[in-house]
Amino acid sequence: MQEGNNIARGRNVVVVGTQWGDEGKGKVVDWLTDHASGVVRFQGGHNAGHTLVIKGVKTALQLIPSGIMRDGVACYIGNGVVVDPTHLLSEIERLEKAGLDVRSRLFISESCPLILPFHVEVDKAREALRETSGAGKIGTTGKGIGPAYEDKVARRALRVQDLKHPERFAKKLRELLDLHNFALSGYLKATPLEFQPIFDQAMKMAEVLRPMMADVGYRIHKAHQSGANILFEGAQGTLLDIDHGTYPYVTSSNCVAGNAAAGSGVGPGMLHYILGITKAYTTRVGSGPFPTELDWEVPDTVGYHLSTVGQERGTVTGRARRCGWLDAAALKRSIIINGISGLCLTKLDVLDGLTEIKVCTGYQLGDQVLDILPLDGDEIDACVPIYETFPGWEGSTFGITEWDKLPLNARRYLERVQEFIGAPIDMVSTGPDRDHTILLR
Ligand code: 2SA
Ligand code: MG
Repeated sequence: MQEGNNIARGRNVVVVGTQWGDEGKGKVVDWLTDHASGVVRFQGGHNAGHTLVIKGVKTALQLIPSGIMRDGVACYIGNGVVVDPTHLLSEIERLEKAGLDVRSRLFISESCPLILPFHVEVDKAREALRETSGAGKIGTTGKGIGPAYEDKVARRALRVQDLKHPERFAKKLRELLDLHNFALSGYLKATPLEFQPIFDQAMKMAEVLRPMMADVGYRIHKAHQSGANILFEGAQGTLLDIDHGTYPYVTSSNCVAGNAAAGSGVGPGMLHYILGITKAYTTRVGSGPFPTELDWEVPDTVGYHLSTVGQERGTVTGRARRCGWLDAAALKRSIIINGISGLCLTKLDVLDGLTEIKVCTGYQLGDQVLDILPLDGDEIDACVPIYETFPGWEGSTFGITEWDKLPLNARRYLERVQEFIGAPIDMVSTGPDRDHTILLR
């Protein structure tokens, strides 16, 4: 581990994805946890897949904050997260089997909306319907994320705190189940679910979860007041944000840094440094516009190189991720929306061996030239990228830990990206392990 980690020392850091997710946030959060005593998830659910490689051992986390891999670090699931209790318990058990102490340092906000079995059914049935009706699938993870957030916004969700009150839980569950069964047995043409198994299972889980239920915002506040540094761990990415992403091909939460406060129950003044994570190229899993996408399924092409060398598969669903060049014009939008303090560029080593490297710096849209990603999904679809081309570099950047050891062309590439987007690159990740990191501040 390098000395001189000035990003996280003495302050709270928010880590967010600046693309369509899978930028390598898990590794960076784990790396920064050296200087934090608490890690918070503030949005999304177990649709996230954060992969960590520690001493060569790979662990994939979905719902539990990446800080769980470090002894003594408190892990908070903030109110902005949708919690599937069945999944949560299986993730806890999996980590405990690997020898980690989980229950004593995991705090789950009582205000989290629950994902229940009918949310999963509705999610899947909707996707099937979109496909057969010709509307086109969103390409969701099928985890019930969207339907659970809909219930939250509609003010009818069952929340973690309801698990403590069986009668209240039963009443709310009956009403909610009726509503979803109406849709499932009607236009969604799926099988309705029964009340009793869902209720019995929830009550069984309630006993196990109860000791971990907490007033998370207040706990974080108190930890911070006693000198603890907190890390806020974003999931998915800015271009999947429900408001700012490529709507409707987005997830159902705000993935941007601004939500780190609202989604964990603290004030925005607690967010000191916003670290954006950006892959050296672009990937996207699921449907939706992607201007710099390449023919990544065709062998012997650059897209295929990115897909195979980068091992681009969904951590949760195993789906192949679509691959393309770095889109700096889209990145520019992310930097503004998140108020990025600095960037961490990841997977630089995947570009090793390419003869030339392209970066999108704008788009041709009809007779207009744009220097930033437009807001309308159809317009994004119609954008033709304008590229700057860079020469590739000889040799391997894998595992390099010092800027000066990078090939000259790699440094030139990074310097140009930095100049174009108007934000500093403060870290470069050159491999999956904690130590494969170059720190620039
Ligand atoms: P959902 O399930 O409602 O959130 O899906 C809506 C869109 O959001 C995308 N999405 C993701 N994109 C990248 N990574 C995610 N996590 C997993 C991973 C995904 C996987 O780390 O690889 O394993 O497939 C994630 N979660 C949601 C999703 O693809 C839809 O486009
Ligand atoms: Mg992921």
